[in-house]
Amino acid sequence: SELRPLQLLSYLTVFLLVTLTDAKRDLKSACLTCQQITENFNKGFERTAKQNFGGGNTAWEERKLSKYETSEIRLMEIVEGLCESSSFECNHMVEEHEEQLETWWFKRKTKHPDLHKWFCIETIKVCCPKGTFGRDCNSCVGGSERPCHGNGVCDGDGTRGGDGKCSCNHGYTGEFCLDCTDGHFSAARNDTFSLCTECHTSCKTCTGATNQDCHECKEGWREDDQEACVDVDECSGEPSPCREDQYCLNADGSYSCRACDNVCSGCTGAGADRCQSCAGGYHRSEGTCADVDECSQSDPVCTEDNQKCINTHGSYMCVCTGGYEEKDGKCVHTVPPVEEENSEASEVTSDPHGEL
Ligand SMILES: [Ca+2]
Repeated sequence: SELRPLQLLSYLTVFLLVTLTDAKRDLKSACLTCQQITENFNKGFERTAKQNFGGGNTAWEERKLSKYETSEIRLMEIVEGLCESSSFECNHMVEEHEEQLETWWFKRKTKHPDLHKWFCIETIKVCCPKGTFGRDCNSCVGGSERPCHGNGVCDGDGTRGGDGKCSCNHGYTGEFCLDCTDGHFSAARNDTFSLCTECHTSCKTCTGATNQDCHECKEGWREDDQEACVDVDECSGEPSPCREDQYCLNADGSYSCRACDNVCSGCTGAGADRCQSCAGGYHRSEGTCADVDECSQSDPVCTEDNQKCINTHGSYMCVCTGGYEEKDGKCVHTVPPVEEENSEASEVTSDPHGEL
């Protein structure tokens, strides 16, 4: 009960945070919507330009065509194709600003041919010029010319949202995306330009591209006499890093453990011919492990009356011969199937449900 106000406060905080995050995302998506609208406008403009008037070239058609070029009819045809009918945000934006689109079409088009710039950036103010972000279209980190120095993406770039900070591309880090991450080295660098190149696969950190330029070797690699990073052969060590029923396979920078063939008890590689010794039910034969045929051994393994032996891979089975079935470990005469059927049939007819 004392926790109540605190709990309420934390709910409120979460609610506010979610709302703020939503608002920020809305600012970005409003610009994307506007961008889609102007792109579709330009497509619609091209589409309607190709509309032919019967294919003829009479003076009357020429006049009609030039009238159509700047007509309200053509504008309406273009506006109809601006949004998917399912996109609420798009349709809402077009409805809200249809007048501005009309103004541009009739009065501004010649002087301001870039619709995105005029409409989205300058008029309804949901976008910013490239390289700028946020309510006031401030420059992205690293400047609007090459945001993040060309090595990252500026948050909110070109929209009225975001915070202008950089998400650096793979290999780059730091506020300005000029530093190199571990596993990369600086191949070129000044105040405004940086090129980070990947280290050799064996290096954790490095100063150049080969395995001799490593500062520090990656796990699974070690420094050799020439101070180059080379693979550690984990499989050559004793004891083996793998389980007893596995063999070890070395790889560059790592190793793996693979299951032995199931005829083996321990092995040095894949297959029945790489066993250290044979598993139970198998014996060494011509360099591999072969099945033991228990049924043809001199000492019989199936000793009950009316029992026969069936050999299987790695084992054997004792089963009753024809006319006998197993009961409590012995083979007894099978009850004739005819009688069984009769007894079952009489059971069915005596079932009270059968009479319904
Ligand atoms: Ca290795």
